[in-house]
Amino acid sequence: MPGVSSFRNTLSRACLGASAGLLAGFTALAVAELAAALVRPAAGPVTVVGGAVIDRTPAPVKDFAIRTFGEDDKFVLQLGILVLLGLFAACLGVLSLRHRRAGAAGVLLFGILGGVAALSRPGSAGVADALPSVVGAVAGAAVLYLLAGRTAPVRPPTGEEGPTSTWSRRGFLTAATVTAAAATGAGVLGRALTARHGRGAVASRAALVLPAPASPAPALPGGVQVKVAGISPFTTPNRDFYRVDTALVVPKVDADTWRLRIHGKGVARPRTYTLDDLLSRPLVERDITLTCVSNEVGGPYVGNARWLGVRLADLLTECGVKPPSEGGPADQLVARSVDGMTLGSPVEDVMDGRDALLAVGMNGEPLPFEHGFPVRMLVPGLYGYVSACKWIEDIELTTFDAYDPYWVKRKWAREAPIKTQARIDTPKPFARPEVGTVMVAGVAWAQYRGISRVEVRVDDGVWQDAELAAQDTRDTWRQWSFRWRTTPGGHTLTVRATDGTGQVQTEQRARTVPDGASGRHSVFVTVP
Ligand SMILES: Nc1nc2c(c(=O)[nH]1)N[C@H]1C(S)=C(S)[C@@H](COP(=O)(O)O)O[C@H]1N2
Ligand SMILES: [Mo]
Repeated sequence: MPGVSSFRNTLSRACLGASAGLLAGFTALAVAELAAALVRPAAGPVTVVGGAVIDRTPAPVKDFAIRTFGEDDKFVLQLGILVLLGLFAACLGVLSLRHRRAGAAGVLLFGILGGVAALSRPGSAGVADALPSVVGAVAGAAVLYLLAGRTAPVRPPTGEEGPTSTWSRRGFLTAATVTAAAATGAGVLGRALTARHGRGAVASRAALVLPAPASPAPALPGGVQVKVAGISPFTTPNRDFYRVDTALVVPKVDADTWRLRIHGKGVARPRTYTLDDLLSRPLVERDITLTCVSNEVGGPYVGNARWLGVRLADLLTECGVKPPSEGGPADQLVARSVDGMTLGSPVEDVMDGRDALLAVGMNGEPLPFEHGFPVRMLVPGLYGYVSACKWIEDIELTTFDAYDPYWVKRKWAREAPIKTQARIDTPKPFARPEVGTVMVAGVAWAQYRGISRVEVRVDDGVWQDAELAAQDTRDTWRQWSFRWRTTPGGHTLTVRATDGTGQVQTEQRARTVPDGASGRHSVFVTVP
């Protein structure tokens, strides 16, 4: 049956081509990884392409990703890129069976795309960032060209018996094995070098001894924590604190070489600070609840920690900055991180007396790398994307008219004070609580305004006062509980908060884009 055997032959050649392509792709990534380790770990091709995708993701899609994959969104993104690259590589491999040059050129094209993605990132270090993708692609293209050569039909010497067309299986396997081994070596070496890269930063964090605060946080009032199983802890441990950022590689900044520059419009005395400069100033310690604008009603992107830092307003005053209300020409403070992220806060808010901080400590330890080591900004009352710059290295005074920071360029609001919200932590949605008395409990927040009242409604009933736990400060969330006498059947529990100014949380539903979700959290449960 010649038909079947020639089909089989075609299939096995296609597999051969696909494996050559995959191997070329693997080589390209491994060599690029090694090159990135030498240049800048964040310049690896998957990282820069992932970053470029994040930069271009429309706000609703970004929120969908956060909603669907949560903090695994970065992992899912990188996995997706790898799978796509693998598919393309396999196709290029098949192509290279007939068109060796075209296959290799295809690999090069991907390298160039990676290079362009690298250059397009905010905070890109220039041509050096494009290098890993391009160097990797050159290696990958060479591998594909050579392997494709080994799959070429071999004609038996004239006059001898034998198949008219075959390929040198052994030649291909040898070349493939050598390539795979070399690429793996390059990849492993790259990883090892990258790990070494962060060693100075890790050592500087380990060596950092946080000074005692000149102004300690007031002792937590007794009774800030409601004793009901299932409610969030009042202070969120660092390991459980939500993380939202665009960094596919967490920046590892060496505290010893870290600098913060303050400059710009109306800065009479621009200055650059070292970490020691900050640590030798009087430090304040404050409890502040941080919230992400991407947090859905009832969502998890909110946490409360005890921060240690210097008051930002003091530094600004030292540099000669005046708030707009005192005639200062700058109304926007743009914070910039080592990875090129920019966040803009109203200068008026930062200098109006609230505890806007440059924080160095979080819950008694130096900031974890994920949360901005060595220094991050925090402004009570403002969503994270307009205030909480991690890995900060630059503060520029400017105006809202003159400059749009990263998220504002992407359809999010220029100014974003935190909206009043209450969340039911327990019972969970679709729980089946016992008949009798059930404790409903959760948290409510309206940073810098405080929470004055929380009410719960069962189905369409009247609003009933929940019991408020003690308030720590108006910059922190406040816990509440409600003793619910159940009746059998399905019930919807809804909660609403009133802030310190007497404003009741709106029932108007709004999406997270452009300035934060609103509406009331409700939970459906069934009492058997
Ligand atoms: N450098 C940098 N800082 C950043 C971000 C970022 O992507 N990069 N994300 C901001 C956002 S959107 C939020 S909500 C907070 C989250 O801080 P956390 O990850 O420590 O909880 O950090 C802010 N600071
Ligand atoms: Mo955020």
